[in-house]
Amino acid sequence: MTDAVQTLIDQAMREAGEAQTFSAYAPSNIALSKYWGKRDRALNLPLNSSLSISLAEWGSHTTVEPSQSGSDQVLLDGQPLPPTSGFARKALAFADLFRGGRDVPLMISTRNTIPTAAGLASSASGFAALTRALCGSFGLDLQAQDMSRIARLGSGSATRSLWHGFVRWDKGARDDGGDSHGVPLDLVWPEFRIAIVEVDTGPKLHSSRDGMNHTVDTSPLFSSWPEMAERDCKTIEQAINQRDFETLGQTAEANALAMHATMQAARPALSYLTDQSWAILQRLWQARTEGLAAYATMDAGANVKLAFLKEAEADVLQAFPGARVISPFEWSNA
Ligand code: 2P0
Repeated sequence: MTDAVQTLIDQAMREAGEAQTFSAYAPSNIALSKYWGKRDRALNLPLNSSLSISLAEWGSHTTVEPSQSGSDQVLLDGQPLPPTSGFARKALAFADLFRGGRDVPLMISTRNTIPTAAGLASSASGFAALTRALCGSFGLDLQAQDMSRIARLGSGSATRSLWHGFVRWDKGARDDGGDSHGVPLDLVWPEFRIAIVEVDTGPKLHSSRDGMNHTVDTSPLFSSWPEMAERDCKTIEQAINQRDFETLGQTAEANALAMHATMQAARPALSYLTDQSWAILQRLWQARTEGLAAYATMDAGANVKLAFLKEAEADVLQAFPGARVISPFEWSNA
């Protein structure tokens, strides 16, 4: 199978100049309808479409420039990384998509604005920002949709991080991945809010990539997931278009819990949620019976994210003191 994205980069690189210094930003994102399961593990092609909200100023700033030292260098938050570290290896392997075997030593420097304690994966914003920075550095004139397809090869969730606001990732049907990319929803919902309720965690036992593949390979519940997720994705998009927050929230929470249920049924079982995550969910469900219009979503980690509207912000903070509130439609220099 010829990878459609590699073909796209190779064509664009024929016009490319020398590497220049170029800086770019991409926001992180949280899926309201999840990506869980791949139909192609090399190309990160998903079994179902997904839909996310980008996190405005929470994301990654990445600079790509020719390396003065003559060898590749990777920096994270100002610290040089050993070339053997996981992050450096992934970033350089990704840059190889562009270098195509040519000897172009690069310095790749990434700064994440996502609070480390928030425990949010930065691979989505990291690969989206790196894609933008590499395209800019080599002078490639590509549409955001094309960059979304390139970012997908780094990490599936990066496919959705090329835009602010709500973004749908169409799963596509082609084996070469040519039609699997992000599509921004053309609307703003200024009152929409996300809050991160942090849970104390150590390092993850399982990467989301391994957890996803293990679930697909062993969970008897997984077979019902792709169709349900596809339906949830459509329901959420429709709810966003109609500004129907209740349907959006109910569907997003049910979708996240269904994803975690597929993991619990995996053999052996897999759980990213801890007692603390469940205690937060119980508190949320109790608060909902008292009128709080907030809904939860959880990813491959123990933190709980809440979706709500501006009018509920004070009540959310009262129920969850210390939660970090993000306004996805407000950003300044991001
Ligand atoms: C999502 N997650 O839709 C889902 C929900 C985690 C749970 O995308 O293997 O790091 O690099 O494509 O993107 C996290 O998985 O996985 C993820 P790869 P990725 O946000």
